[in-house]
Amino acid sequence: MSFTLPALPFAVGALSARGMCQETLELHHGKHHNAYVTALNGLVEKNDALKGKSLEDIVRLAYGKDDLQPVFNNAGQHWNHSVFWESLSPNGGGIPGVLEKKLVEDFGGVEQFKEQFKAAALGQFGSGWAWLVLAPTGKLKIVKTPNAATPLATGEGKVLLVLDVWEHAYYVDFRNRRPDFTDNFLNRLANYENAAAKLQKA
Ligand code: MN3
Repeated sequence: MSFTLPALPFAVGALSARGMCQETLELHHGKHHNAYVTALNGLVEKNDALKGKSLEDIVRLAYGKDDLQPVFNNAGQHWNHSVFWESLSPNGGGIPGVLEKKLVEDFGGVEQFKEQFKAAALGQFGSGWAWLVLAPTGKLKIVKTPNAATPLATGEGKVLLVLDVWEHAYYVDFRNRRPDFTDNFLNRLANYENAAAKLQKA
């Protein structure tokens, strides 16, 4: 069975009033993400050891293996983008009490969390991702990863929220201004409801 592009959990134009226009989502979801899914299916088709495995298993299995790097890149990007769409909301930016309490406990406050997350998003040189994860210690933690790398593979924690900081994520809406893109995400787009639900399930 081949992998498929998941539908966006909102209408393609639903974020346009909040700093992510329809053109961005048509390109990012319909072209970039779709291309990773298509490439992954082609690679799995040619590799009997990968056939029938889940996406999560393929990401973990291919991580750090030179001969499977193209598999890792496309599987990682498929998984990362799938979580990214869940991290966005047309009603984003509001932090539920259960998550706010944990952010205060582990970062000292909501603003401190946002500062650390922004530092990770800006500190990722070149392409990559900024993540809020629940670390194996039970504490929330900010992580950044390059290219297709993902906490799913590194074991740094269970992912609650992620921001794509590849240029294709923000150039249409914010040109070269990654700081503004990150602020807009943290304050107006981030689906903290989804993050809180993942925290409660963990
Ligand atoms: Mn992307």
